[in-house]
Amino acid sequence: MADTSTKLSAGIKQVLVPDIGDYKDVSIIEVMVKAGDTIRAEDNLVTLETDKAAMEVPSPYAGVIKEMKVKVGDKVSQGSLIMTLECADVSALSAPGVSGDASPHSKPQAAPAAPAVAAPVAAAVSAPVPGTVQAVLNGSDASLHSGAHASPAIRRFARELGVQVAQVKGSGEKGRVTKDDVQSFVKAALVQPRGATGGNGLQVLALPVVDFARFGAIETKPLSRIRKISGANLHRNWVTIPHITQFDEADITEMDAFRKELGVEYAKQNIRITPLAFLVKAVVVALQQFPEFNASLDAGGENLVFKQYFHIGVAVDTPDGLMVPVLRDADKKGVVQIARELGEISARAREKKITAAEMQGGCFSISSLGGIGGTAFTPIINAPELAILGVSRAIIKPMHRDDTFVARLMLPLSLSYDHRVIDGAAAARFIVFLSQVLADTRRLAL
Ligand code: CAO
Repeated sequence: MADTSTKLSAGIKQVLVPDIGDYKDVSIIEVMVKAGDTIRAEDNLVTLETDKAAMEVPSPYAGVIKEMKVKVGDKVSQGSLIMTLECADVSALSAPGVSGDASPHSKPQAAPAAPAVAAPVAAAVSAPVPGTVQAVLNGSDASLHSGAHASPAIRRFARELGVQVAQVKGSGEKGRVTKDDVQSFVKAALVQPRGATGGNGLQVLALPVVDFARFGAIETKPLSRIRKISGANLHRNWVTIPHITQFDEADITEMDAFRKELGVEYAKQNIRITPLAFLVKAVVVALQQFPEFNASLDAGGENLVFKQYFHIGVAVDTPDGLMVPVLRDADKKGVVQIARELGEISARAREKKITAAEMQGGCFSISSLGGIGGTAFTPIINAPELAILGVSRAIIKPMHRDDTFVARLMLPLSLSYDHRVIDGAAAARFIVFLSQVLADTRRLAL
């Protein structure tokens, strides 16, 4: 282990998991920071979750994060490397919890003071919430809870009940969400009229328990955390939102010719211009024309919240499952900048470097399977958004124009929308308008 005092000039230190009692291989359920962040001493870095408690690990010192060494889902124990930190204060260099050598092979030094361990909450969790409540409560995604002011114990309590902390109004100091707040939220959900909670509950047969090994060789693999989270959210959205999918085809012959020209021009800068960049831009124009597609129902389901910003979620297929990072302020960006950002966020999603915050705040999502194939599909709405656009592979088709057949490049579009808010006629108008914008890219400038 290098002597910390000899490394003053470098100033790069390792931050380790502190003493967490007897726990080993504890799951990281939340990562609050990312490389490049400037942090203060005591800022929380990650949340660990054991079978009994959740705990936040604070930074021992201030500085700039050079590299994150952990991600959500990793298992850690005392001494595991969380990050490398460029310390702002040289006095930090000999402090506990910050090791002197950033080499990955160096042995960790003393860990920082133990994190604040939240009281175990398992015992506090009341009886399972009946199925009817689930319809108005949100899923168990840790990322959904990260923006709210609540202690780890309360977040876990909320998660156990299927409550999204961000939706709970906090009555504690500085708006912190308390246990009472979460319980009141659940009680309020229970007394809502059954119709408001998505019906009378789903009465279905239990799935049969099958011993698959009886029929041949098998191998069992655990689902990734991303797949579990996205699966739970997709399930909730599928059963609680009345989906309709409207289809259309956009003539993108001219758009694609322009895209290819741009592609050659920007290849030198390593920017791939795919149809998706134009789609993001065209969707923004359509959202501006049809604001109810850029809205969400509020938590009570009584009001529509119209957003004045245009953040577009883009579904990215990763080896561990689906992620939907959000491209912000797409209305203020041109096609090339959008293409550049799409390349960056999809690469980072596949490298599992997208933070929870980067997946929040979307207004409308696009799910493009155009690079793979297929003619149409029915995408699931990413609640609390009200609609999602599915895009399939464009193909050249004979189209009847001016009494003759001409070869045109046609892009299949599939628009799923929440029928509680959006009427079929509005959806048809939206998709027809979108097709027109894509057919005539000059409209992107309007
Ligand atoms: N028609 C024809 N070709 C298309 C096309 C379309 N609709 N969309 C993309 N292509 C082409 C691209 O131009 C590219 O070709 P070149 O390399 O010659 O330029 C190729 O197909 C591959 O594109 P891509 O998929 O790498 O890039 P993209 O910008 O279209 O998509 C991303 C990026 C991240 C959205 C995509 O890679 C992805 O992950 N898609 C899956 C999303 C998903 O799983 N959705 C299902 C969710 S269920 O609702």
